[in-house]
Amino acid sequence: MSIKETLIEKFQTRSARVAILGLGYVGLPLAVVFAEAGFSVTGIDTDHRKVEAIQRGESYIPDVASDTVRTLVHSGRLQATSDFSVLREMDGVSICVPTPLRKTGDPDLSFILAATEELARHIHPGMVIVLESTTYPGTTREILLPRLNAAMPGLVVGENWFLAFSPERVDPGRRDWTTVNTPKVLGGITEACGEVASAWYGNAIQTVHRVSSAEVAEMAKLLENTFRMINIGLVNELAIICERLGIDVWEVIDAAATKPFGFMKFTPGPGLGGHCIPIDPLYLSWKMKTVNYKTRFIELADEINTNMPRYVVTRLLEALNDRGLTLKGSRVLVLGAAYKPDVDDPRESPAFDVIGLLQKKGALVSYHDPYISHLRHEHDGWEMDSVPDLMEAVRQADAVLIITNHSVYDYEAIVREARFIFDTRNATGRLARGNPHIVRL
Ligand code: SAJ
Repeated sequence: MSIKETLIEKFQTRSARVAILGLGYVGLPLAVVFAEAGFSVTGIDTDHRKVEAIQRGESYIPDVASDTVRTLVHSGRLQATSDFSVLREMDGVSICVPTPLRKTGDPDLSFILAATEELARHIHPGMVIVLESTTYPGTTREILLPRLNAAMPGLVVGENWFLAFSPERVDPGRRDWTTVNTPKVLGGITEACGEVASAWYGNAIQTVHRVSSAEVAEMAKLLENTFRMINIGLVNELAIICERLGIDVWEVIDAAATKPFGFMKFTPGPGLGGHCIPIDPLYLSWKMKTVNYKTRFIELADEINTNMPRYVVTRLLEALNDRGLTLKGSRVLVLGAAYKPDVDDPRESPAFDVIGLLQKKGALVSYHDPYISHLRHEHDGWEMDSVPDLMEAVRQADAVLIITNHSVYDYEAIVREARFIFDTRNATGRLARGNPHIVRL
């Protein structure tokens, strides 16, 4: 049998040994899915705390139960290590490392490069490597392929070893669509690469959607998230337009959303947070700059979304002015700091920008978030704790500024106790109608 056939048989009989590089919100759930499918899984991470937690049978990812980790570790199906040399024993390796942006707004591929260098030290014939990290089209072929080729001179990708791209589609906190049941797009550097990687993933994940190349798979993920970013930018601009025209943008969107086809509801807000939507599209616009093409939609949407924190602060300043108050010296309580409701993740949250702008204008700012007890702004260096007594803080504030509409908040009580509310998420909904103490975006 050829190397390809031997490898495919290992995946079909689940006798293959696989490794996951990077045990974060993507890698740990993926490791569990492969282990539960019957593969022997070794998670590799440079963070010893993650490795030790897994070895103790503990999960640090809300989407993965510690019981699940404990059972899999005790059964010997799952183990974790920081020692990359175990890769010499592996048949398949998934790379699930971060792809953030640099301060300059350019892609930061340092994590992918570090993983690739480690892999190059231990790669051997008969291995399949799948990159999952969201990145610009061409990364798998231009960055991973030459480095891994150089580690195995004379061997041929698609014959002696295999390389593919399969974008992660993890939405942290979601229960309905998870790693095992969310369709997985997958494209190989060669036809045979796609075949081998699909044989692996198809024996653990319910649906694998095979595409003809790694580039198609890389671009599909960017389309998914660019679509969201641009549509959020559209409704953010609609909020600005409706305010100028004295029209309730929330009522407009709800009305449009009654259309059962050809429309998808997005809602305006104080800006774009998270580690996917504000970042992934900029990987595409960066790549297109290298071929002298300006991705105008992405850049315009990014401009609108990036300006929303400033727009919100200006609207609050005007609303306080209408009430005979200056923003300077006013006590402003920011409600919600996470980047989206019901998560404990503040990454790229617009709350940081809003708080920074409020402080610059002399407001006396505090915040509350039930999931985030402390905020530290990496760049500006300020930090603060979530207020301990929410309702006391609401009563004390000259303005309550709703930035993240967590479900746990009792909005009726907040509306009852607050002097004034600026609501950027329509969290107050029907409570805001005809209420002079509430202004919505
Ligand atoms: N946002 C709005 N208006 C909207 C939707 C989102 O302002 O109508 C804001 C959110 O408040 C947040 C940011 O955009 O600050 C991103 O929100 P998101 O709902 O897109 O959440 P993410 O960043 O967790 O996106 C993930 C993505 N998953 C992957 O990349 C694998 C995205 O593709 C999913 O579509 C999204 O979850 C989801 O649908 O929940």
